[in-house]
Amino acid sequence: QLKPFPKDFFWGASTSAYQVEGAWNEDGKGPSVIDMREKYPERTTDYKVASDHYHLYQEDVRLMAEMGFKAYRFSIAWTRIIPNGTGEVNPKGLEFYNNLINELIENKIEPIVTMYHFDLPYALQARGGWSNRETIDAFVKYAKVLFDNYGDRVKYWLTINEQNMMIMHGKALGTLDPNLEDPDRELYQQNHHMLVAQAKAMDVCHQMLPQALIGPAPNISYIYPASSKPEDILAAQSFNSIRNWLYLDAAVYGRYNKTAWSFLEEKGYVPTIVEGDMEILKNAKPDFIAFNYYTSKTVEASNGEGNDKNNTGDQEIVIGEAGVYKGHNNPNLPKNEFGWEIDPIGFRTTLREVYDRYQLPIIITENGLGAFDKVEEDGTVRDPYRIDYLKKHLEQMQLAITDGVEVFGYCPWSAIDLISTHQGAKKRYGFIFVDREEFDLKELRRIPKQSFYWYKEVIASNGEK
Ligand code: BGP
Repeated sequence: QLKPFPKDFFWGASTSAYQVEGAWNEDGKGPSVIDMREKYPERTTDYKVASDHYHLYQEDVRLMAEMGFKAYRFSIAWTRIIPNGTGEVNPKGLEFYNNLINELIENKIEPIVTMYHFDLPYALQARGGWSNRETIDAFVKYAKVLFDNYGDRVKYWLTINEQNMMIMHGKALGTLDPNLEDPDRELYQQNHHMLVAQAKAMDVCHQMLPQALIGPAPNISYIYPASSKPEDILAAQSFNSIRNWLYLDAAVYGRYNKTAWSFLEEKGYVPTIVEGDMEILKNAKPDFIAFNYYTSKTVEASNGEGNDKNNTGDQEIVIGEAGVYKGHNNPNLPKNEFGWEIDPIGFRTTLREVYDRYQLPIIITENGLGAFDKVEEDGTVRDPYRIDYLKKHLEQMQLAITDGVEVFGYCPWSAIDLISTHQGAKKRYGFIFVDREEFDLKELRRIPKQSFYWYKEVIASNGEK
């Protein structure tokens, strides 16, 4: 007997500022690391215009309301609020999110705010970014500005989007200086600083806004061993600890788990921890866990003799650590057009595991299918593959709820087409199509996709459809 979805379930979807807003240098916005990425891969349409949500947000919120959204998860661009990362606050930036939040509330859509989604202010990066402890204070100051200005209307806060992906793919996201002597160790130093910044922000949030709820938002996916060989099981356990639990254990329990720590020691990646840091981590407690899930991952043992990295489908993402684990293609899973493995059952496994480990309510802040959607001759956009993906994940989420996992919301990626982090404008995720060629903006007309009407029914029936 399946348990129904909770009555006030947050059905919605997600976006992030740099991927959807455009207006990259308007109204006083400062540059972020994303704007300054030295070399855009040629195929990536840049983020200067994106989906022009900055100017079209009212139309977009109207479409979200038409789908029946109960919640919308978006990020605030730090560089709109504090263009230099620290220092002057920009009233025009404050005003934009003020308007957006009011528009959502008028439409009975709960705003769920990510404070920082990959787009670190470039001014901070120029002074070392997360390698510099000053960035911790800058983040806390920025957090206070947000709580001060929006805390009367925003109840749900997410600290840092996919901190674990920033660490695992730091070179791709522009937050790591490639000229550093020991870039891999540096990533774990940055990681430690982000953990401290997150803990401080959670603490400040609880002090300033007793009614608000705040939590981390990593990307969590359960790791499978490639076989039942004990060395593969060990490799999977190591990767689970390094990729997933390191972040959540620190956020929830304020400690590094032993497996991840011994990995850091073995590799020489141990970060410098200043006195008082661990106490800060211990004292801050999240109210819930938000996580993003797209796919599971499979690994085998790496013998450390040059067999340590493997590309498991996504051209950009190579998985492996010499002598510890190595990415492995899972022959039991189909792949999407971009090579990502599709694993709805892995979603249930991940939900169970996260809940058992942390016993905190969960909200899913990303899940979805990137595809090459197109407008048919009759003007419609048909995406049955996306419906199929989401439907299967919803079924598994409901099974997890039936298992007893406390899930209070589902915000797949993405509310509307936006620019993909790795693969530009051609890789689409939205319920709403944005009409553009990869290098040609056209008029950015919005067209509800087939999945838009499907999701509308899902929401109207509280997941029964
Ligand atoms: C997550 C990010 C999003 C989004 C998504 C899809 O890692 O939080 O910002 O981009 O992945 O990834 P991609 O755009 O590379 O397909």
